[in-house]
Amino acid sequence: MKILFINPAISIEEPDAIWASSLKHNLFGKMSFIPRAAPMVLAAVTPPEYSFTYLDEDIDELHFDKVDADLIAITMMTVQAKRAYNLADEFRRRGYPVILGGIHASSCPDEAALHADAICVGEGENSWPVMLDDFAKGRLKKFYHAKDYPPVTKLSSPRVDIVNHDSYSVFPLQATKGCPYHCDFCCISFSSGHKYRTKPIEQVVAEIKELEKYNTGILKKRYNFNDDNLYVDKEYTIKLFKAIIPLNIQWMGMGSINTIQDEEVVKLMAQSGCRTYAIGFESISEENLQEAKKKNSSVAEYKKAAQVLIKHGIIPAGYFIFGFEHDDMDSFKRTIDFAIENRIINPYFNILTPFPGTQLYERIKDRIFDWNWSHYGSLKCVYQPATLSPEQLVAGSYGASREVARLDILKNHLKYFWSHGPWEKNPKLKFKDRLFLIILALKIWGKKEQRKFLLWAAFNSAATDTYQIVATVTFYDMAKRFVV
Ligand code: B12
Ligand code: SF4
Repeated sequence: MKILFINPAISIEEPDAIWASSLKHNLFGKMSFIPRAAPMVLAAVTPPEYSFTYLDEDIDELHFDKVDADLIAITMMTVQAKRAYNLADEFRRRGYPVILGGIHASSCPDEAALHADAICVGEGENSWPVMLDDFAKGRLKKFYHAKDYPPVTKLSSPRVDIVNHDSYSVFPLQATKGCPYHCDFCCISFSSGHKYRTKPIEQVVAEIKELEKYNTGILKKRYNFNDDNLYVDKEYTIKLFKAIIPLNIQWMGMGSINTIQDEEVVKLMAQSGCRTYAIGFESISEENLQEAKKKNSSVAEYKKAAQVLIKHGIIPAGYFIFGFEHDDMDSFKRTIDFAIENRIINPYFNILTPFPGTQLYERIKDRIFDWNWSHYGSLKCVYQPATLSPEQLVAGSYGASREVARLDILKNHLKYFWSHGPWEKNPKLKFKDRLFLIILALKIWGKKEQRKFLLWAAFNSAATDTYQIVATVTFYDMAKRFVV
């Protein structure tokens, strides 16, 4: 029995969407950011008698006429739903049975059911093997509800061999699932639940060792912890970081500000290879945090959080949301200033989006005017905000994204990191690293500013960390697309 598992491309429905284009092409060619975890996890719990092929539309072209499969499986976030439904409809028209799953299928199962033979609601580790068995026996049901979140021992290690890692910039990892908090815009309640589940640490270490086999390029790839909130159980986190130290990898992760409150943990985090940590700041207004029920955060601690990360050699990144009830025209400028002053080198500015199934959705659903799911990627305004017009919100947010990514500002940040904290003790770029940057600069000859930036870094005697230099210019390149 042959399974074809598809990750639908947003770019097909929304060719101009910023995320879409950045996923399909980055500055240096056709390379997506990170492979999806769901197919790797589900392939791992697929019985060996099934063959499992993965097609990521962000990378590979789908040719319906060449498909050789008995069953089509499609994953979807809300922003991918339109493409997922179009794919599912076309496959069913051609006689293929289709199963849909993922966060959007879990939040809108009845809608998804109009386009598929079966829907997986919730996590798939337990349901997927049952679905396959039912399918093989000709008794596939319409809905499969994950009764519970899989217990710790069932957090399967992904089958990393089903992905062509050369097509992606980072490796995905997941040590924990869930988050105890209840921020009202977050999908956590139905994505992974409020109970914090941790994978055995030896299992995480084994997964990294497996992925390292694919880390063979000139530029060592980094890992991204996909965990919802990496720091909830202090004891576990400390053990995890200690176990990673000998592996000598570099990683990025995200979590709430609690992570930074314990400097001992930040120190270990840095020792274990963390180079960038994204904090879910969300807003620099206390009133907005209260509105969003973001109870584990306080604006008063933000500055210190960024400083502590930098002190230990970790670059602070951050997630921000514009569009809360207390945001006004001044919020953009205040947030830009905050990000620049605190050297948040990669601030991601999202527009508040009421994802179905969230508390936020229930709270403002009568103000939603745009029901096109392709617009639910946090970069469009789909509801009427309280104090701003939708156009002001989008323009303000895009303007902020461009402003924080100005090349003079990014250069300043890098120069600061290169000369402060543990960074100054880091090995400076070697001849081969500098040559690598020069070759990249030549590769993007037509992009003058980006080329100049790479050459500036290549010839800067203080420069360290090739990966960060490349990531920074890629961030700039992406921010240039934020035009209204
Ligand atoms: C890593 C991550 C990213 C990465 C990679 C994207 C990805 N989808 O892997 C990046 C940085 C690229 C990213 C980007 C975005 N992300 Co994101 N991301 C995550 C994060 C933190 C982890 C995803 C993950 O790996 N989960 C682990 C896997 C195993 O879980 P899963 O995909 O849900 O799959 C399980 C089940 O859903 C089910 N399943 C899934 N598919 C299928 C298919 C079948 C057939 C079956 C049977 C079962 C099944 O089984 C799986 C195993 O249990 C989640 C939060 C979360 N908890 O999921 C947010 C999350 C998915 N992202 C979100 C959003 C909004 C975005 C963006 C649209 C916006 C933004 N500005 O961040 C962009 C979109 C760009 C894009 N198309 O990727 C929202 C999605 C909300 C929604 N309703 O759509 C989430 C839920 C965050 C949140 N808390 O609100 N993201
Ligand atoms: S702390 Fe982060 S992961 Fe947890 S509920 Fe809030 S936004 Fe979601």
